[in-house]
Amino acid sequence: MRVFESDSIRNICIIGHGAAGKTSLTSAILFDSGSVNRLARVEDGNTVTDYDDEEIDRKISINAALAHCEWNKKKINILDTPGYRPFLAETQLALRAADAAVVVIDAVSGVEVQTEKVWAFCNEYSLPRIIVISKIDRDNASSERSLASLEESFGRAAFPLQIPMGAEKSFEGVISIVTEKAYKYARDGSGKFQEEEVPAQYKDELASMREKLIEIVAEASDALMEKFFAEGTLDQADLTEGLKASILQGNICPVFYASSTLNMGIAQILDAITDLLPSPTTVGKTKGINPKTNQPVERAISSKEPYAAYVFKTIADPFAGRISLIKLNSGIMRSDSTYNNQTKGKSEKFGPLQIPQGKTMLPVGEVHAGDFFAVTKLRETTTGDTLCDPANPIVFARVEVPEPSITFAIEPKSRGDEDKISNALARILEEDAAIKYTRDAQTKQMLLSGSGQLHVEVTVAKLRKRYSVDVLLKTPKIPYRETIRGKADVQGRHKKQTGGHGQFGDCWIRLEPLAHGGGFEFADEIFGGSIPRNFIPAVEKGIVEAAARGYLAGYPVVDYKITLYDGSYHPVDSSEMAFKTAGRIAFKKAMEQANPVLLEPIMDVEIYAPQEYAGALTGDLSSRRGRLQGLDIKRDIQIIKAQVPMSEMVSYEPVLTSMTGGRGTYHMEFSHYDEVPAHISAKIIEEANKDRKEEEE
Ligand SMILES: Nc1nc2c(ncn2[C@@H]2O[C@H](COP(=O)(O)OP(=O)(O)OP(=O)(O)O)[C@@H](O)[C@H]2O)c(=O)[nH]1
Ligand SMILES: [Mg+2]
Repeated sequence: MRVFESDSIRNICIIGHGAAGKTSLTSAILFDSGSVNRLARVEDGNTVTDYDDEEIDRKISINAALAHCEWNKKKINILDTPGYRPFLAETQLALRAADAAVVVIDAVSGVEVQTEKVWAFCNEYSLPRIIVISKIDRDNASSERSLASLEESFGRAAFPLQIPMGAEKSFEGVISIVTEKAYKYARDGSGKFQEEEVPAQYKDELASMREKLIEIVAEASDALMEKFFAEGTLDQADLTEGLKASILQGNICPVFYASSTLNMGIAQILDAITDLLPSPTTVGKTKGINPKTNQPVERAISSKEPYAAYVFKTIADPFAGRISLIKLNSGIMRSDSTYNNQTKGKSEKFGPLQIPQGKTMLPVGEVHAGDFFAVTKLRETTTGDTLCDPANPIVFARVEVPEPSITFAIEPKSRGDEDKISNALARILEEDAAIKYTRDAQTKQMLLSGSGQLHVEVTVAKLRKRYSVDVLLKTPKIPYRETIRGKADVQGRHKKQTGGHGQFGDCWIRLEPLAHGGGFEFADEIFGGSIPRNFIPAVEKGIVEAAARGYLAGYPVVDYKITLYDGSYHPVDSSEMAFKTAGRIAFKKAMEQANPVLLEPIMDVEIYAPQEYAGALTGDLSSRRGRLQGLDIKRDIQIIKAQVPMSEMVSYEPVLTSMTGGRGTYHMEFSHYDEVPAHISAKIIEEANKDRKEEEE
């Protein structure tokens, strides 16, 4: 592999809604630039960037994958990212490493829910972007509708630099508004095209679009504005320079057209990437924090600066081990050297540096500022870490990935596999920051949380295929809680006479409810030594332990206050043990009188689906005891907000999928605990006590 200088590099991330055509576009780019020798297809499972078994099986992207190509003597690093919601954390992490984005939209569906999501990520990272309207060859593809939906969602920044010649079955190629040339393509997948004069029927449209473009571009700088006013137009060189500046400022996001599967329009997109999008040198600087002073610092993206690199992704390869994908923000890094992991405060021995082409690794001796590389088997380094010269320290900000939205309980198919599962999941967690694995202290279940059912299923498939552990997915037990609505004032007395020493403990307590989220309070109002000081903590301990085991149905009691105000003791027979028991007895008696109730977790749910399903979906939610919080419409997408008990949402995903023909998605997070209605709580208590009996037997 050749070494590239910062100004010959372009780092782009390909983003968009699920199935918009990102991987297919990447595939065509790699073929047309001569990086691979066939036009691979997602359907055939042979693309460079969807190489994971799960991706091949499901024909969707699950991981961000890195590839590269050369075009116009520039090296383009391409991150092909997933578009489906459960995998967007990957996309977010990849975008963090890119200098620009290529936003792909489907020419039939236009802007979709996740298009807006990834667009917002780009805004967050201030990334310049171009837009590709893909699948322009499909039936019902429409450039007008696509442009209208872009303008509606993103305003006037989305501006076409091309006019498509024909559409659907008659798509022939594109006309460039900048070069004023037509590029007529073969439809045989070869990617061959001819540069031609613009056909007469497009000339008027071209002239008026060009005029508009020049007006927008002139706003990029005062100098251009002056020229524009003086001459009424801009020359070609000024137009290109102004366009680059406008893109960098985010004032314009040029729109292009392509059919990736027919391999048409790709060369012009590659030209745009090398000629219009910024190199790391143009980006100029990266921002970080000086860990010594905690002050913000900037570092020039230059090979002459001390080294500083950011780990943007980790792959847990069952054979190669841990693979770290790294962006070098400044300096030079070389194979077989030792580097400082600033985040972990440890040094790391690097083996050979490698340049990934999907799963294939190409060795390289050194890498210069602005470029990407991979290195395997680092010991301490994980995603989000900074590696840098300890004498010139800088730390780059991590990406916060969203909290998981769905939780399943997992059980090993064969007994005794728990440790194996934990070890394998620890590997998987290294590469997937959006997965969480916990053991519920209350229910004792192993819980696997992810960004959607598909995400959790993919993780389970990884466990099976990579680590040979089979697990069953179950709906998790609902973490109910108990609390009280009333007050009680009781005595707990424990007295036992068995042979020699007896046991004696006696306490009087008041139990009262605390406000929601109040937890537990213990007030000690013992005066005059009715209970000796050293036994008071024992009473509290007995109460806390009893509360953790629950009263109604075995769920922990929350939001209550205990006041210990009187008691008595025996000089010989009293002990900590005896007072603990007295506390437990008192608590049980108090619960009996204090009107105990069951609490259940309530979720904030947001459902996105085409408008025509709104009625059916809200009806279904109310049958799940949901409370509607609001309805919103964004274009033809209905957003339904509701609060629904967790127990009613455990198997919602398949229901939503079948109700909307796969066009609905949803997100939920924990909101608060609320009282379970009496008729339902009776059933839960009965069930739980049956289980508890079985466990005891
Ligand atoms: N007709 C037509 N079909 C296309 C085109 N591009 C992609 N497709 C098809 O659209 C489907 C999805 O394509 P992908 O390239 O996997 O889309 P993606 O955006 O990478 O999808 P995710 O990564 O899973 O979000 C596949 O069946 C492709 O063959 C195109 O330009 N024209
Ligand atoms: Mg893809």
